[in-house]
Amino acid sequence: MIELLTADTPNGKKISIMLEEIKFDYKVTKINILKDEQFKPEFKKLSPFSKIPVIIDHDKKISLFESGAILIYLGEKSGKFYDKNQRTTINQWLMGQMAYIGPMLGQHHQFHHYNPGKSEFGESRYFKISERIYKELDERLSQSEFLAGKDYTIADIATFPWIARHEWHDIGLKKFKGLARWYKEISEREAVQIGYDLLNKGEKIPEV
Ligand SMILES: N[C@@H](CCC(=O)N[C@@H](CS)C(=O)NCC(=O)O)C(=O)O
Repeated sequence: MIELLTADTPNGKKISIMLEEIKFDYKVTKINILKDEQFKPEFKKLSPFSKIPVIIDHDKKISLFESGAILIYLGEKSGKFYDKNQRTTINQWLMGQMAYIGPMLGQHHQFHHYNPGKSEFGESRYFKISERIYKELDERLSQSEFLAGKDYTIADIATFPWIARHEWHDIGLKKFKGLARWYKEISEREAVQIGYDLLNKGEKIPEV
């Protein structure tokens, strides 16, 4: 059994979506990051940077931190969405999500959504970078069905929950035809809908 220690954020939703997709038996343990539960010593032992998500694979008695590493682990363990012959390509799009898309859109959330009016520089910088990310993803997804090619992979699973915050971004997903097509197609997967509603609150995926 897999235990997912998480909060209801895009990085957390990546893993619940993956667990639903591969149909593994799992339970969610909520870490309240607004109440600093991530800094508790017992959590920090599992996650040295005090960040969710973390998984514990109770059968193997191991734990993992960093969502990209967790997706790779689950992809290897399940044999799904991480095809051995496609790994060179999947890894590039996955690392792009981890190092660029997530951190930049995360800053955009901080300046534009949570703290508007506090820093003109921050708001404008991350708005422009986020717009650029939409364009870059759109270019790729206008030529390729999924990020790493013709198959849906862990790179798509990592990226999707970030684009699902598109209403916060105020960039206008509709304008980006390739990206919107990809988003809609993934939104329609039953496992994605269940995994997205990580805390079983009846949360729906925002429409395009
Ligand atoms: N690179 C990490 C980022 C994880 C991350 O930023 N987690 C945030 C929530 S989305 C967190 O735990 N924040 C609490 C904190 O930094 O104190 C991953 O992908 O797992």
